[in-house]
Formats: sequence, C-alpha cells, structure tokens
Amino acid sequence: MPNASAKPKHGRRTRRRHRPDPARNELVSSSLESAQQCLFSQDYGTAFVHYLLVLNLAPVLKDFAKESFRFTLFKWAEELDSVGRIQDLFDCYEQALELYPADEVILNSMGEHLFRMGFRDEAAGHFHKALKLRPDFPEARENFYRVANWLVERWHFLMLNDHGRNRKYQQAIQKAVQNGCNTVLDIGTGTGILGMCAKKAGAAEVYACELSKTMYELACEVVTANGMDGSIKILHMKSLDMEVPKDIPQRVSLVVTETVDAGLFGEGIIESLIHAWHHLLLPPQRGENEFRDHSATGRVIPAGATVFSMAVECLEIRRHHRLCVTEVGGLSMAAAGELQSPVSCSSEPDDSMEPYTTERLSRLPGGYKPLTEPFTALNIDFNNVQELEGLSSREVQEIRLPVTQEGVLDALAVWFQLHLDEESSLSTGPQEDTCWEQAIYPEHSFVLKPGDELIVEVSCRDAYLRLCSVAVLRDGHKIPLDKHVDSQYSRNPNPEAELCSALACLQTDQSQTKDFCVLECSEMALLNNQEYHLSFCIALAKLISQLKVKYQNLEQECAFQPDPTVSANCSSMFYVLDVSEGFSLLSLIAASQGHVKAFSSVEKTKQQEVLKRLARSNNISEQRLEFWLNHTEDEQGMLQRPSREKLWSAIILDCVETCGLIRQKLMEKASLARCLLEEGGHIFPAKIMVYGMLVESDTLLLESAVQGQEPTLGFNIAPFINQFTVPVHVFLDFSTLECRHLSESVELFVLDLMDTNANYIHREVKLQATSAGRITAIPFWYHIYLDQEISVSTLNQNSHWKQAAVVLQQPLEVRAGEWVRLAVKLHKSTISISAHIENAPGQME
Ligand code: 44T
Repeated sequence: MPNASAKPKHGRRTRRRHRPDPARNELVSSSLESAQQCLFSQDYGTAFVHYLLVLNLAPVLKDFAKESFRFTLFKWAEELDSVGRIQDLFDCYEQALELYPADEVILNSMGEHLFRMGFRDEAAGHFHKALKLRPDFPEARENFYRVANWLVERWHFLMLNDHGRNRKYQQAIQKAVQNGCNTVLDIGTGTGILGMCAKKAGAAEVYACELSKTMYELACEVVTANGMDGSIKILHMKSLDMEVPKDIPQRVSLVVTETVDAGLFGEGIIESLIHAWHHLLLPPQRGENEFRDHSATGRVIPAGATVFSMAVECLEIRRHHRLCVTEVGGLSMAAAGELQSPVSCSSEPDDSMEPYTTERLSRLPGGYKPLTEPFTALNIDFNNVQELEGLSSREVQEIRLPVTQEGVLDALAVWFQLHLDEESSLSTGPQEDTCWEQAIYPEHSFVLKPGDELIVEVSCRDAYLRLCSVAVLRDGHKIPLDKHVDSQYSRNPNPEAELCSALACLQTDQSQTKDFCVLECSEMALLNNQEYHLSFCIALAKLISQLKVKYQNLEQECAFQPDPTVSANCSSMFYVLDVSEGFSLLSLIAASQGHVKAFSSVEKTKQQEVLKRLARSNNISEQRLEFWLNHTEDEQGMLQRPSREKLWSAIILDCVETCGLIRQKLMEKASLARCLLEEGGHIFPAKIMVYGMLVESDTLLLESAVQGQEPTLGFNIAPFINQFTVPVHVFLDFSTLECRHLSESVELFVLDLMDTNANYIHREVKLQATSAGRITAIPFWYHIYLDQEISVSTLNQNSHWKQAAVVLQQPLEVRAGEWVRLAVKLHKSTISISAHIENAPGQME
C-alpha cells in the first residue's frame, strides 16, 4: 500500500435503516442530477463527490449508477494521477470499493494504478481478486499474467524441475540432520522446499524466512498442504532483520540456503551469512580433530563455493554492449561519443552500474569461442566468518591468464561450483546440463592472440564479485585495456569517435570527466540493427517522394487558383513524429531526408545530446530535429499538430517489445495516429504479420511449470506454484531453443495499423503436422511491414527482438500429416492460441 492511511476506513459511515424521508429523496435526486451535469461538463472531481453522496444515501441506486460511477472514478483518478495526488487517488478507490467491494473492474483498475506506482505485490492481489470474481475477465487475466512473471520468477520452475539439484540438496541436509544438526533455518525459503527437507530428515525445530510476500504466502500454503504448518515456522522477513529470541527462540545449528544468483553473490549471500554467523547460528566447529557435537555448533549448507571464469569471444554479447557499426540508416555514427550498456566493465566501477548480465552460454545464437582456459577466480568458505568478512576488504587480486586462441575479447564468463558439503557439489558451468545461466562481464572487444597474457583484476565490492580485464601482456609490453585502447588492436574500431571525444576533452580540458551515454542492451542491439534502419530509411524516402509529387500537383493547381487557404497547404515541409519508446535514431534518419522536420520522443538529456551531436556531424540543421517532450505540457496538443496548418506526414510507432510481445495499447495508438495524418501520410509500420509454428520443446515446459505427476522430493508443491504459470513465454531465442519443429511456419494473424477497424479479433488457422510428436508450444514472431513492400522480420539474426511462445497447458499428440486447427485470438494487444486436432473434437488444449 502507498501508505498506511490508504487502508479502507471501515465503519466510517454508519449504516442506518432508512425510512421514507422526502428531504433525503430530494437531496439524492438533486445530487444525482448534479453528478450527471458535472460528468457532462467533465468536472469529474465534483461528479465523484456527488455520486458518493447519492450511493451512500441511496444504495438501491447502486446498480443503476454503476457504469457512470465507474467512469467518473476512472476519469477522476486519471486527473489525480496526472497531478501527482496519489494518496487522494487511492482514497477514491478505497471509497469506491467500500460501495462496490466485489466489482472486478474497479479492483482491476486499482491494481493497474498500484502496478504503475511499483506496488507489485498489492497490484497482483487486486488482479487475483478480480480474476476470482470473474475468471473470464480478459483485462484482469492479462494483468495477472504480467505480474505473475515478476512475483514468481520463472527460474523457480526450472529449479524445482531440476531433480539432480533437488536430490543433492536433500541428501546434504539429511546427512547434516542425521549427524546432529537438529535446529535449522532456511534462508530464502521460496516454496519452502529445503525447510521441509530438514523437517522430513528429523530436525527438531525448523525455521524459514522469505522476503518476498508472494513467495512467503506460497511457502505457507505449501507447508500447510504437506501437513507441516505446525512444525515449520515461516517468517516473512529478510534474514538480516532476524533476531534471537524475538524471531527465533535460539541460535540454530544449521543454516540452509540457496540465495545465490548466476554471479553467486547477487542475492547478498555474503552479507546474509556474516549476519547469520553473528546473530543466528551457533558458533562454528573449530579444529579438524575436535570432537564434533553438531547440535552445539553451527554450520552452513552450502559449505562454500569456487568461482570460475573464462575469456570469450561472442558476437551476440558484443552487439548488446557496444556500438559495432560506423553507419546506421545512412548516418555516420562517428560523432556518437561513447555509448555504454548499463553493465560496466570499467576498472573503477561505477556503483550505479551492474557488473554483469546473465546468459546461458550454450544457448547464445552464433555460439561463443573460449579464448583462455577456465581459471579459478575465487574460493570461498561459507563456514568461515573471518573469510566472509575479509572478502570486501581484501586486496584486488591480479590474475595472469595465457590466451589460448586468437579472437576478440568480448566478455569474461563466470560460473561456480557450490560445495554443499565435503562430498557433494553443484556446478553452474556452461558445459553442464543444468538450469543455470552464467554471469557475463562484458569487456572491451580487444583482439587477443595466442601468446598474449591477459591480466584480470578480481575484487569484491558492494556484495558483488568484480572482474575486469585491465591489460594484455604482449611481447613484453603491457597494453592497458581501458576505453582509449590503441585502435590498431581493436577489431571494433570507431577511430573517428575516439578522435572526436579526445578533441572534446581537449577543448573543455576535462580529460578526467567520464562522459558517456548509457543505452539499455536492447537499445544498443537496435542501434546495431542496420537492416531495420536501412529499411526504414528507404520506406521513408519513398513516402516523402510520393508526397512531394502530390504537393507538386497541388502547387500546379494553386497557380490557377489564387485561394489563400489552398496555397497555404502547399508548403513543402514534411512533419515526421517518432513515438518510439527509449532511444531511437529514426527521427534523425527522417530529418536527414530533405524537407523534413522530425520530432523525437527521446527524453533523457544524454541521449538527446547524442542525437544533436549526430545531427551536427551529419550536416542536419538543428532546427530539423525537435524533442517534443521537452517543451510541451500539453502532450495531446503537440501530438495533434506540428503547426497550425499541417498534419503529420508520418508517425513512427514502436510496435513490438524486445521481449517478443506486441506493445500494449498499440492498436489504440495506431487509431489515434491515423486521425493525425495528412492525406497520403503513413503510419510506420503499416501492418504487422504474425507467424508461428508447432514445436515440441521440453525446455519450454520446464521453464513454464513444475512438470509431471510425481511429487517434488516427495512434497506436494506443483499445484501451488503452478498457479503462477503463464501461457505466454517471452524473451525466447527461437534460433537456439532446443525443440523439434512439427510444422512449417504459418501466418497466424495480420494487424493492419492503417485500418484498425479491419482487424479481426479471432481467427482459425489450419496447418499440417510435418512430423509426429507432442505439440508443447507455438513460438511466434512478426514481419513488420513498414509499407506494403518493405518489411523486417523479428526473427532475423541481427534483430534486437526476441521471440515469444504460447505454451499449451496440455501437450497435444500429433501424427505426421494430421491437420491441426489453431484458434488465434487477439485481445487488445495480447495474442492467445489454442490448438485442436482436426476431426478429433475431444482433444483440446
Ligand atoms: N536465479 C537463478 C537466482 N531471499 C536464484 O526472495 C537458476 C536465474 C536463475 N529471503 C535462470 C536460472 C537460474 N532473506 O525467493 C527468493 C528471495 C529470497 C531472501 C530472506 C534473505 N536474506 C534473502 C535473500 C534472498 O530467497 C529466494 C531465493 S533467491 C535465489 C535466487 C535456476 N535464471
């Protein structure tokens, strides 16, 4: 909740039994009239107050006034939101819900506001409630699916489906408990699985803590369903806030935890364990030969970890972290300045930057090339508190690595071995058959040769392991690998850019200030997507030349028709509006065409500066490019008219999200945009064609839900966590997905943005299975048609888009040659698909 006072104020209004009362009736009817009048004159605040009065005085009118009341509430909330009166907004919703506690539309709408304000758990609660009230309410369902991914991250399914990992943890816990560790704390319990293992192994007391509210509630449900609610105490808190005896009665002899991410330390395990050793665990076992009384000493599972790393060349990583091209859509990028992804590889780390991203190396399109052998970057003993404490204050360690293969150093990949105890361990390495991803530390794209030695600095700061290749030893010389690498070594040279930035530093004499512009990884990949920009450039040039012809014809007509209103329309300036989200070069590409004034939606100052620099260096007059979000309070007004006489020649919409889904509200935006076009003007793209294919993929199933009928380690977990299964899987890389294709690709749907009314909302597609198998999913992607001829596929190798897939609830067995009927639905911007075997009506998805 935004704050405590936003809670429903029950009992504020006392309800009395109403007797006929003419004065009251008078008040009700006059208030109702006022409400309707205010609504008509768009004074929503006053209308809302009148409605509250009416409905509180005359509850019989609730059904009658419901629609108008909702409308008033939503409009008033919009206004409150736009002026930042958030508390008032939530108060209004609370009041509305007092009147209509079971109104799924109000609940859903409140959820949407909560979600936008960042209250995801609360939002999810509202969507869930709305959905329970009306399971076929598509808005609430879509919203719930959107938050489900945030609330219960998809890796929970992977981990629970990883039987090897489950069994190893279970055995290690069982052994420890049997050896006498009989009081146990599970830190970050998730679904409660490790805590339940400890209980089942015979531990006398088991405690568990979980900081996520959704996961905590899930753990409570699971533990109850397994008959352990009386014997495991679950706390909704971060372990760092736990105290003895306030939260647990005494110190425990065993802490079990799997609060590790792909980079090992990202979930804060070091800090949690230091705290646990000081406040929650019994003192550690000292000395090897000492008599071991496990109930009087403390220990941790996992006992420790070894972190490995390796230098790799990988184009896929490079294009998400560096500008790899010198020209984009006809523009020279030389003056772009330094563009960085949010993942820093600087030797002086910037705290605001994450040191790594994560990828499953084995699934990267185009693969990767190891340039060194794997090396041990760090060894850590979780049972040694001094060592844990020393980690962050430890000196930076320098490691020298022989380069074994020639290639471009794009990243250091990191994985680890988790030592559960002396005997058993789990590895998250790229070669293993595990569900784990590896941590990726992007580097400077420097060409390494066999015989070189790479110098890597390893340190630990702010609970992150930091790795950075700082220099290369070649022929006895040390070449530093920071930003200003000598371009003779760099495979990804942007020498002009370096010259420009060097010049800029000289001019301002601020050679020390780091001036760079941060772009999201997907924005960087977009910039590197030359095909998309070139297609756009051609399509726009085509449109402009068509419009020019139209104007020339008009001008000729004007010459014979000296009517001032007509000749005013014959001016030869074209207005292009780019409403892409985030960083986009398209406005500048538009402005580079003659006679175009372009409006960009780029908001961040640094990014605007990059566009301005590029405009200057590409000889585009500054007046040709405007950042309309900068100087308009009236967004709508601006959108509507670039100048008094003109409408837009082209409006560029950003139609597909990087994750592979159609952008929300795309069709609404397209309808609006269409009204703002001049005659002959275009929306880019003009249409989108959706393609799909039948596949059998176990990988997708493992990421979607806990599979199989067997209980997980003997516990009943699946039905609970599977409530958070969503039917559409996003951020998929179809080119590397382990799957069997069971059909050719087929056109599923066409979305016409130039004529949104022409779109169907339901379509049946029949396709023939090319081989026998189990249809588990239907991956889908788009051909984005900029105009009738020019299109870009989101499946292209250099695309910055990923794909999405509908995962069927029940796999569908199919024989080769059999026909499959797909029912494809589009609701707002959400695609849903169900599959049926033709001539077998009983079998349904
Ligand atoms: N993901 C691995 C990271 N927690 C696992 O709230 C591997 C990612 C992954 N609770 C693909 C594959 C994989 N006190 O529910 C979470 C979290 C909770 C705590 C209480 C604390 N100090 C903490 C710290 C974390 O612990 C749970 C598990 S964190 C594991 C992260 C399959 N992508």
